[in-house]
Amino acid sequence: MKETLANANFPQDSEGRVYHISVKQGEVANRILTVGDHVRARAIAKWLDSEEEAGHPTFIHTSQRGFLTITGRYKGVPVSIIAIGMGNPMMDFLIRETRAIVSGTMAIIRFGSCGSWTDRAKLGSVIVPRGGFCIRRNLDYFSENPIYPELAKTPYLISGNFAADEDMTSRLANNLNSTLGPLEEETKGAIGPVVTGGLNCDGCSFYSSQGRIDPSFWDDNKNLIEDVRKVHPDVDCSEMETSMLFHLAKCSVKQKIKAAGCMQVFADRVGNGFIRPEIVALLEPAVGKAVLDTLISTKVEDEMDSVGTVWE
Ligand code: R1P
Ligand code: URA
Repeated sequence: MKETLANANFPQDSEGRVYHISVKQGEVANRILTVGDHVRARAIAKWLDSEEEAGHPTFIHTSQRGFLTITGRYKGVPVSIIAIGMGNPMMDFLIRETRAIVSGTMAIIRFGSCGSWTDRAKLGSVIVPRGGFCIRRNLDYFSENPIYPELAKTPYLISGNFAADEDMTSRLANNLNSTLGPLEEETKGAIGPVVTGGLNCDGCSFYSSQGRIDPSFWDDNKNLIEDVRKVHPDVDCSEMETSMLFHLAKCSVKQKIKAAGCMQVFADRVGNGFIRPEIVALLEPAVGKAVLDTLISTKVEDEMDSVGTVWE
């Protein structure tokens, strides 16, 4: 740790930098595109206005904890691209720590990768869910002395649904259709289609809570996918952060967070295939551009005007 921090409840340094992402006010825009993978973040950042066009340098910072923040302008509008790594807790760091240093409405779109649970979305498709839920491994089920035995009867806990922002989701789907249409043709169907209207689920793990079978561990998850479908019949995919984004956006009670998500299908959980890297190389910048176009056309109340001046 490099900085001296104060306040155990919400640690910040003397200039207001938050503990894990290590950014302060003015270094993050109201409009955020977030991904897991820092290589994806850098590929998408190629769409940002040049420093000459923006009139100031692009802010690029990797925190000691591995969060990569790139803030610049896209078509003149301040945007941040933030790579957070994997899992619900990383989304929690992102939302709470950026919310603490950004004032006004925030518009956040996650662009992730996922496993598809449906024939509607093959490898190379992009799913735009209308909402999402979480599946958590229930530790008490595996414990010899659960504190609450009545809550220890089922190995996985499936949550209710959290809705994405409807307007941002529908514009995102439209922009993706326009961007991916030509690529779908060019790649003879290796990219696309855009699949809308269903649900995402976040597993608390890539493995057991997404229904992957691992004979080396006691997981009791043989029937998990079937059980999930019984309560959420229109589940399309699983990954690890987007439903948490929808959940936290709903729980941001003081200032509004608009949230949407899209995910490229990397793993075909129906046919058991995995995407090829040359397809990802074409898909990621194209989806990134559609997300940026969606973010800048989103209405953001009380947008900060200091972004782009603080790091000059
Ligand atoms: C697992 O391989 C990771 O891929 C997905 C999951 O949500 C998880 O983070 O998203 P990203 O490709 O954005 O990391
Ligand atoms: N990311 C996930 O979390 N799950 C998958 O199946 C593929 C990508």
